[in-house]
Amino acid sequence: MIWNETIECASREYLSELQSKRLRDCVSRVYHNVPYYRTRMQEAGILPGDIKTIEDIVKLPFTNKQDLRDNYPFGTFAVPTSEIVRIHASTGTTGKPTVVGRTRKDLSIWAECVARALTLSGVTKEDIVQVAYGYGLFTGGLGIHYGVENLGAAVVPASTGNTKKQIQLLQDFGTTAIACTPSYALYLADTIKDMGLDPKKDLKLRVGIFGAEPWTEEMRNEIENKLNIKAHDIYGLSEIMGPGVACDCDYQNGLHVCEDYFFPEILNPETGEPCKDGEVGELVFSSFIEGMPLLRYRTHDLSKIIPGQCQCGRTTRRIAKLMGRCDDMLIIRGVNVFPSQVESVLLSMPEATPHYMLTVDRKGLFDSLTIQVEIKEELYSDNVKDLENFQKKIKSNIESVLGISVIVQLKAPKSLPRFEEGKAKRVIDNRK
Ligand code: DLL
Repeated sequence: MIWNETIECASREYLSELQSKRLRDCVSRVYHNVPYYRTRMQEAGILPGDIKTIEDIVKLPFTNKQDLRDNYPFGTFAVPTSEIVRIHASTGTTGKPTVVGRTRKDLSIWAECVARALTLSGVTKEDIVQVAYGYGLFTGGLGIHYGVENLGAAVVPASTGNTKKQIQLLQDFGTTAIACTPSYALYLADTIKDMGLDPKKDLKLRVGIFGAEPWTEEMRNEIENKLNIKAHDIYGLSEIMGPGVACDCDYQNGLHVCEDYFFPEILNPETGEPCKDGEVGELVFSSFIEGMPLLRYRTHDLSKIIPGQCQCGRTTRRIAKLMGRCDDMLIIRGVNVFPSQVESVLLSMPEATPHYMLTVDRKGLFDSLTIQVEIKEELYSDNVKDLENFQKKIKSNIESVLGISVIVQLKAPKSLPRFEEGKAKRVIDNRK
């Protein structure tokens, strides 16, 4: 099933016509209503009339998180605050939060995009969807919530944490779909097992809608097997809207972007030059919405456009599963390391579990990467020789992928942190 066939199966010409019109409207509105944009466009010597088609978007200056912070809290709103009906904010780790304001129309666009994402995930109005993303300033909970209602499925607004209660709801309500972070899905799966329950027999879950943090294909397999579900990837960021900017379909080969409202570009993060389809770079999004449209917002997320058309019949462009953030990349002794590379290696080994932590230290001029990983309960024994062999094998597999030497420490089952609330934090960089 397709939620909005007119858009999701539109021809390139139709879409690019629509994008051009929405871009023109947006540029004219922000130029006249947002001093920040007017100044930036004047500095770049651009007038709204210079932006005629979607291809002209490259003439516009970029927007960065810092620009939003500099205009904290409401300085980038493009409508009077009386038109704003919802405010969200992302806390970030340092500095002021970034604040976004949505109009009533924006909320209906958002609910449309999330309904599309849920339909992409195979959710229908027959489903009972447990939303275990946080409700509050974070966009995950409320964003998915209204999408589920728009679709006509039943929403269970469970929010985060309280895992035993979540499992009770899964059982008693016969929940068929769950939306949460992939790290929480993993925690949920382990807790279900510890409680002596079998998802196949004791639950009706059949689909998961997971996002808000990076996760690998290997992690997807792990979650699908443990929970006996199909696991879909949903992407978004609060600045652009929240969850529902893109989501993957039945074919799980890239995430379809709601590109009638959210226009993606992939650029070389260093030069800002466009990447060709299929080439990895930084995702830059423009949002054609009302309350706080953004022009060429640098997400710092890494992905690529998947060339060609999807077998599902939708024509909307797909971005590859997110590869992490440019700022998540660790440079260790001059070598670029992505945490996702370590996750892929660990999860492709039968000995290792998806529970791991990376710590980077600096002694003098020498950087070291320590990987702590829990090994499977059934393999964890007092036999030092066995453990030594696992440790050597994991070390050599990781080193051959990363190209640097690493320290591997095997940990007892259930000894590393779990992520019951919020986003997983698996990297500690002591050099900062
Ligand atoms: O995480 C919105 C969201 C909620 C998306 C629920 C999906 C599900 P922020 O808190 O603003 O918004 O964080 C946005 O999270 O720039 C990415 O770095 C990361 N992220 C979000 N979805 C994915 C994903 C929400 N599917 C930031 N894969 C983004 C990888 C993701 N990273």
